[in-house]
Amino acid sequence: MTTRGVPGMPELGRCLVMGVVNVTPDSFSDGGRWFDADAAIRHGLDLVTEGADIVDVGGESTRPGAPRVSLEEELRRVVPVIRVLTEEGVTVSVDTMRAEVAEVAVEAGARLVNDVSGGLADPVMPRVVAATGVPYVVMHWRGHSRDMDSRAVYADVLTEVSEELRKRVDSVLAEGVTEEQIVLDPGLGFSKHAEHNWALLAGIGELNGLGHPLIIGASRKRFLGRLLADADGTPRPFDRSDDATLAVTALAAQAGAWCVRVHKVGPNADAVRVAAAWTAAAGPHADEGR
Ligand code: PMM
Repeated sequence: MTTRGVPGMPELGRCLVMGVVNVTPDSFSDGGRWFDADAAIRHGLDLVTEGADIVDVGGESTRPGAPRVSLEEELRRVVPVIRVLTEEGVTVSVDTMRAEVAEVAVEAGARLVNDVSGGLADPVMPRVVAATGVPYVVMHWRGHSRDMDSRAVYADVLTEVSEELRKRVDSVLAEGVTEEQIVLDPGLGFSKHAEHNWALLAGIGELNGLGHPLIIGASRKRFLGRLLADADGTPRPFDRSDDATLAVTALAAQAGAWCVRVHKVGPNADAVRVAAAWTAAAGPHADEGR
């Protein structure tokens, strides 16, 4: 499976690296660290220096159980950060479920809309994204953070996630989004237990068969902490699962992911280069046997 490009995004012939800037007090793994705008901007620029191709700016935590923030607060958090990073020449994406935030963010310079709800949280979102023309990440999602764990029920997670993503694609196409704008994401950790996440990662080849570039967000998620648990079963803390994230990055890139969304950019940027060199050395028959 070759890595396909996305209009308006860097075209580097390898899996892209999206660095995360959570402008939130309570995010999953780095809550509070980049909450003030200056710190967030500095962090975004540092991520680019480390090798990020895209910087993903979000103002609403999606950690399990998190309450929603108001529209005004989300705008206040992300817009100044997006504006300055854009002025500095950074390719910025906005991580939001709200159409209004997406619209203002694109006006401020964001070049991709990353919607973890895939257009389900705000029904106006696909129409707004269609009007902007920027790429649109449609992630697999079954409900808001406060109750997403109770929805992690699957008989065959790969088939069901593929089917639900296909329906979302049809739905956003009907709202005017074009095929070329759509990037898909299986939504690791969102209404998924560890075994679901592993099955989806192992199914990247099949998910690629949906016909859209794929983004994978495994960085620092709970399933990695669980995998690396102590002998007594205590999960590894988020900030000590970065090496496991790196392993996922290398394997996801090798399996044909278009982009990985990560917190610690430098080593992941190295990993995607390793995967690209490996794939290139495998030559034109690299797809065979996948
Ligand atoms: N995960 C989080 C937030 N945004 N966006 C996409 N496209 N994919 C993801 O997996 C994803 C996301 C939650 O992680 P964080 O709170 O650690 O940033």
